[in-house]
Formats: sequence, structure tokens, C-alpha cells
Amino acid sequence: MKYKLITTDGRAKRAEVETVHGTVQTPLFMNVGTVAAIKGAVSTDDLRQIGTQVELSNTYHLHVRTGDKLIKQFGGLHKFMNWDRPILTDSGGFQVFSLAGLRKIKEEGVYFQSHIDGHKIFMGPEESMQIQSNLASTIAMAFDECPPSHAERSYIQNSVERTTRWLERCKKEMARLNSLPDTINKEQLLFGINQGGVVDEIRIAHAKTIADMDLDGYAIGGLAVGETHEEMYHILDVTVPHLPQNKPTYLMGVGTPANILEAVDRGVDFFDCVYPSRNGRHSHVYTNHGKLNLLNQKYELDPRPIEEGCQCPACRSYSRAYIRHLFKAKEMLGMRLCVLHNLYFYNTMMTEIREAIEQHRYAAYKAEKLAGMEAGE
Ligand code: PRF
Ligand code: ZN
Repeated sequence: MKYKLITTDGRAKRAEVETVHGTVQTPLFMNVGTVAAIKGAVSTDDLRQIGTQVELSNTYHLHVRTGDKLIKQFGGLHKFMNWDRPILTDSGGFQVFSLAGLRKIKEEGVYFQSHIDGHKIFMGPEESMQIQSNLASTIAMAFDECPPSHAERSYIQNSVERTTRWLERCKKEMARLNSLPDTINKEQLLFGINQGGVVDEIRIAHAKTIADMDLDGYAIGGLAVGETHEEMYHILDVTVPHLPQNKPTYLMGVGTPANILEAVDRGVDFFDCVYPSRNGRHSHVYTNHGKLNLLNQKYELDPRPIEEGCQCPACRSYSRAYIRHLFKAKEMLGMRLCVLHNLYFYNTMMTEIREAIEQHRYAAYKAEKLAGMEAGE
């Protein structure tokens, strides 16, 4: 992997990341396809059309269904879903904590029950790396624990120390897997994950520790889990400066357009979030004048596209009135069009962000974008 810092504007970074699956431009937003499918009947052909650079899938979900061994036999996730650009897989850590039943965290890993059929599963750092190696994603995430937002300081401290030990095991296992003859992607990258809740000292100490481990990239986990936006921005303010500037910085599971604009301003260059697809499936769409709910009666005769001038497949062909009708009639096309529009909105915002940083007018761009979205219709 090669990370080329093109320019900076304040703390905002504009970079280019070269991988075995092609080069991507940052800051970027990864489109979430948890089970190797973007919810809302969105195909990989659609993703190419709406400017998606990186697709994100989940270790835990693909392990419990359909199984990473089967996907390896097929030739890996890229071939399986027909996507030849970069794929990032999340490690399963976070999903095990948020989804699985009856879990027990031990030094060796986590014992839990599948959310599909309740069968017992064990996942530790080595298992997570093996599954991700079978999936053959471009970027694998380290196996971490995301402590609950209300956890006590002593719990967070112990948890973060274990996450560090797990990271060392991930690194060792990834190196071993990448050297095996039948590994599909022998250049699989490993990103470490910073944790520490909203405790400055733990965050900073952990950032310094993992920065010294020479990983391919660094994520900030454990945020957007119940703390306020101000707390999240503060943690970014104190943590990002201790992560390598010449490597990707990834804020996991974040967020709203405003969260992304603020985090870019604090040096983050990778994002992912279910908001655009989840909101789209519920008829909520993003515009430069705020979010609309297309189920609202005031759109029943509205001939305008969701957003005037938007070049997405929904706005190029359909009115608000028609999409509202599709939701009323419970036709899948309604969801699909809204998800496509929302992902296009996020991807396009990232393009604008990159241009603004290149032209050293990021502060002005951010202020203008935020003001527009807050003003409403
Ligand atoms: N860890 C992992 N994945 C994640 C998170 C985390 O802390 C979050 C927290 N926002 C989202 N996804 N592995
Ligand atoms: Zn649109």
C-alpha cells in the first residue's frame, strides 16, 4: 500500500491510497454492504454508477451466513460479489458486541451465540484474521472490543489493554496468513483500532502505543456509541495528532454529513455509516437544504426531483410525488431510489470535500455546506 499525502488544509488531509485493488482518493465514504450486499436492492453496477470507491462488509455476518470458507472456495469476496475495487472488512469485534447473544469476553477472545440460529461460536484475533483472509478483502480490521459508552474508567483501561494484546496477535496472524501459498490476497492490509471511550488519557496513550506498531492504517473506534457530538469531536481533537499523518485515519461508523465535515477538519480520511442506506429505506433523503421525508403529504404532487440538479439515478428520472407513491404502495423501487440518492449524496459530498481541501478553502466550504443543510427547505 502507498499513502500519498497530496495536500493539507488546516488539519484536513487530501490523499491518495494505492492498493492491489486500485487507487482511491481520500477523504472518502465507504458504502456499507454488511452481508456483501448494499441493503435496498443496490447492485455493484449501481455502486460503480454512483461513484463508490470502497465497499465495506462484515466478518461476523459473512462467517455466520454464508460462510467465509465457501466464499474462499468461490475465489474471494471480490469475485463473489463482482466488485473489483477495494473492500474493507470489519473484524467482527463490534458486531459481536452489538448483535450476538450471551457473550463472554476472555483473554483468548469472545464466546457468543449466533444471532441467526443461536449456535455457539468462538472468535478471537486469530479467527477474525483467518475469516478476513478467506474473504480476501483489501483491508482487514483488527479484532477489538468497543466498550459500552457508559463503561467505567477501570473497565475501559482493562479493555483497551486487552485490545492492544489482541492487536499484536492480529498482526502476527496476518503476517502468517499473507505468507501462505493458498491465500487469495497475500497483500491484505491491516488497520489497527484506537479505543478508550471518552477518556482523553486512555485514548492518547493507546494512540501512541498502536502508532508504534507500524500498521497499514489506523481507525478510531468506540465513538458514535452514545456520547455527544461535542465529546466525539473533542476525542478526535486530542487523539488524531498522535496517529501517523502519513497513513489512513478511519473513523468507524460515522456518521451524519455534519459529523463527517467536522471529522475531516480534524484529520480523518475514511468513513462508513449505515445512515444513507438505512434512512433511504425509510423514505428519508438528504439534500443540501436538509433532510426530507418523502412520505410527507406535501410531496404528493411535487414534480421536482429529490434535489434539483442532482445527477443520481433517482433525480435524473423521477419526481418526489412518484417516489412518495412508491413508498405508499410498498414498492421496492421507492427504497432503492432513495438509497441510491442518499449514497450519491454522500459520495458527492466527499468529492466536494476533496476539491475544497485541494483549493485550500475547506473552512469556507464546510461553513457553507452546514449552513445550507441546517436552513432547511
Ligand atoms: N470497532 C469496530 N467496528 C466498529 C466500531 C468499533 O469501535 C464502531 C464504533 N462506532 C463502528 N464499527 N471493529
Ligand atoms: Zn439524487
